[in-house]
Amino acid sequence: MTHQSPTLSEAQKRELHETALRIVSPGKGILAADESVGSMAKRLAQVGVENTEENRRQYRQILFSADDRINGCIGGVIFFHETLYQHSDNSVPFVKMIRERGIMVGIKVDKGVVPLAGTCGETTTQGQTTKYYGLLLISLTSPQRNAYYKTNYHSIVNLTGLDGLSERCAQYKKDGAVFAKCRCVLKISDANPSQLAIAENANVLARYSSICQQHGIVPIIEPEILPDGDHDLKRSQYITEKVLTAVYKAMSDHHVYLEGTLLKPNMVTAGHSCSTKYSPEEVAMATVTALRRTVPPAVTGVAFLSGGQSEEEASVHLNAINNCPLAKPWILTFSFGRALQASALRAWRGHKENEKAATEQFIKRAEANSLACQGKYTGGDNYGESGQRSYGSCHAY
Ligand code: 5MM
Repeated sequence: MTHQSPTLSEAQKRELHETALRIVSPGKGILAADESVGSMAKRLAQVGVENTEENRRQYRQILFSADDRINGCIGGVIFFHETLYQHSDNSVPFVKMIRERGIMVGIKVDKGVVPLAGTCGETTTQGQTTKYYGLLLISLTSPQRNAYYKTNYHSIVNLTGLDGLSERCAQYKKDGAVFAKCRCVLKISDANPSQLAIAENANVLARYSSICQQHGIVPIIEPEILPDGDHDLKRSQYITEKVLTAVYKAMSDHHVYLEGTLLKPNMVTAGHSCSTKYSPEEVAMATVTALRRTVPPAVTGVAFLSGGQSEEEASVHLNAINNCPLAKPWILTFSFGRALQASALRAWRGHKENEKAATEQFIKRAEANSLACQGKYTGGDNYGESGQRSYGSCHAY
């Protein structure tokens, strides 16, 4: 029998652990700005903005140019491949802008989901483009790349497997990324998730984590259970426990060094169509109970996704989770996309004159969540207003 983490030296382990700790240090969480081109199309369409590479760059610039107030709130930013190589209006690389303020740079390395044959609409996550596609896309001009994405996006992502992830991790590390993210998607229904989907996605996340760590990159493990459905809080908790149990069994099988990882799970909430409403304290108790039963204390931090909750709901739930009266051996923070960006996007609407106001909205949410991850958030005025939610069913592209 081999010993644990045989491919990582003590120095490598230390580096991974320290990076993970810095990302989720007290009061800090993660800005998930890694929406793929397809997801950005949906976000921008909501505010009447065309989904071009330039518009995506301008929008990300609004977030990345926030002033020093975010330095104590944001420990890491997850980039999408395209964004990692973009620059500000003043030609400063986005990566430099983020790193100079002591914020860690991360990269989304998954390439979306594909169907799992023989299941009721379930999916697995694929790893990446081949080297060929990567090189091709880098060599194109922006308009060419836009046109290419438009016509070939689905064939690009339909390459299966994790082949090539190792090479891409090596390149991303050189280009400034110190952590990565891979998202798998599971669904709840009477039949789902199937054993196959649970096992397959757990294995994908573990294999991805192992590859990242070999390149000194901290893997963020995102097994998202979608909130679609009318299931109650108990069923959500039960499924979350089953999924996370499988994930950590796979992590052990793949010799993943847990101290050098972060988990990005869903909070345990009832399905969006569930008729019973639960309090933040009930959500917090279900969430922390599920984590305590499944996530080893060695895991450095848990950074929740917001899953289409309104900005206020996500902050109030995170605050309640941190105040839950159960022992919590991990740092519990945020890795929000929509719940950090929804107001900023609405304020911007693609107009130059709105950029400052949009940045202010982002800072406001970053500060709220910085308090929430310390259990000190006292806001929540719009809690429970479903009109504010950014939920779109089957968020699984
Ligand atoms: C679930 O999505 C992740 C967290 O975002 P929310 O807080 O909005 O739920 C997010 O990081 C997601 O993985 C990225 O936006 C990339 O998603 P796509 O679907 O574009 O790959």
